[in-house]
Amino acid sequence: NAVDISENQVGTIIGNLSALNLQAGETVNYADFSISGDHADWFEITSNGELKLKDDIALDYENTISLELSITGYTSEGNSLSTLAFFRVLDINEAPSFTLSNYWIEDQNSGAIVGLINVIDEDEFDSNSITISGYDADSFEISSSGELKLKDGVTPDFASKSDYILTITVTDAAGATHSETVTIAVNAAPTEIILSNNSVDESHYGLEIGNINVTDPNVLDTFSYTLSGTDQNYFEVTADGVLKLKDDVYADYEMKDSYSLTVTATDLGGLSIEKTLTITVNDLNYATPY
Ligand SMILES: [Ca+2]
Ligand SMILES: [Ca+2]
Ligand SMILES: [Ca+2]
Ligand SMILES: [Ca+2]
Repeated sequence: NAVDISENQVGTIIGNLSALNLQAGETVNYADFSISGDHADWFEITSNGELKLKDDIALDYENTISLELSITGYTSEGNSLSTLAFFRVLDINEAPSFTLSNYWIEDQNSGAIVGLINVIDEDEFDSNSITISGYDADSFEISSSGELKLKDGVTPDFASKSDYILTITVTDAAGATHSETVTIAVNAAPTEIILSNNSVDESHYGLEIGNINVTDPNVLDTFSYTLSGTDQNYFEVTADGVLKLKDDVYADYEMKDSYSLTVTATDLGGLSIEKTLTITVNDLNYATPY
């Protein structure tokens, strides 16, 4: 007969072993019993003879629906004891959750799609509904394909409102819910790129030129950089936004006294600005690169 064990219950006690037909004076040390079979390492037997899941283990119906264990041991008289145990894992309804694929809308983009609300629910065949509520919920709707979007008549305007706040709730068929309040920022494009320094000494490998400073109306925005243009192959941008010569490159004033390259800075919302920069080479008295 199978014993039922609910999923998600860490360290659950399944039952007590009891040795049958012991002779007078014959004892059993359950802690010495061994377990083999399906996922035997999830289980333990206490000195009281309790068969249980280990304290950091819970069963997961969606991964394992049944288990078969073999339990064996010896009595104080050296008689062997063994049993087979069958377990069925019982399904428990798990609450849904969700991810939103993007938290930006572009300035002045009426009816903009924010991103896909991807509902996560462990339970196979469960169905879920999505609702929105909260301060700015009236400006949004959920499209038939599950995307959060601005209503068609709503135009984001960074100058008057830089973000929207709303609560997204997903509810499964059994009524289990999960809510999160999200901030949707109105993204305005970066407006300027300034390099903190525009010259480089000759004869040094991999020199740093300067910091790339980007001005963006979204004060917390961050940027990724790409290089293009005539002399891009001599340069790279570090993770900290520093423009530098590649490690195996040095400038040589007598060979080439300036470089031209274009830096493109792209913000978190995908808007970008580019600027073509000229880096001049400083003439030094020595010539051996190091
Ligand atoms: Ca589960
Ligand atoms: Ca479940
Ligand atoms: Ca569920
Ligand atoms: Ca921005």
